[in-house]
Amino acid sequence: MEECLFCQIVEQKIPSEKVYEDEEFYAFRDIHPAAPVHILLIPKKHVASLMELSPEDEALAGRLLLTAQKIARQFGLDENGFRVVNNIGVEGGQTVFHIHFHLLGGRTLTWPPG
Ligand code: DGP
Repeated sequence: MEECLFCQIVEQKIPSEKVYEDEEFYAFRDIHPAAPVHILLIPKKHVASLMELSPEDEALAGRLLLTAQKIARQFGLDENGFRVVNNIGVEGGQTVFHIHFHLLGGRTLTWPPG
């Protein structure tokens, strides 16, 4: 997916502030942080959104959640609580069509979201 922004970040064609990387996943700081800690976690495999995951992605999806947990611990987010957000589609607030989890923490978060 040559034109995908997050694929280009994974390929280091666009700079990012990396906080975690393994064979399957990449995590970096959001360019427009909405909280003191705002990290984006993505699979290196291009999947446009949660709705594009297929049964063959079952294990990947599970490891995505466990990687979110690992990064949350890395940043101490689990001490006071944090939020994992996945926006889906235009009305869901998705602007980059490569599946990503937002990990938000470091302040008291309000509910409901806008
Ligand atoms: P969403 O709206 O859920 O699709 O989130 C996309 C996020 O990606 C948004 O919070 C801003 C962030 N973002 C967009 N372009 C870049 C970029 O070039 N670098 C980084 N680090 N983040 C970006």
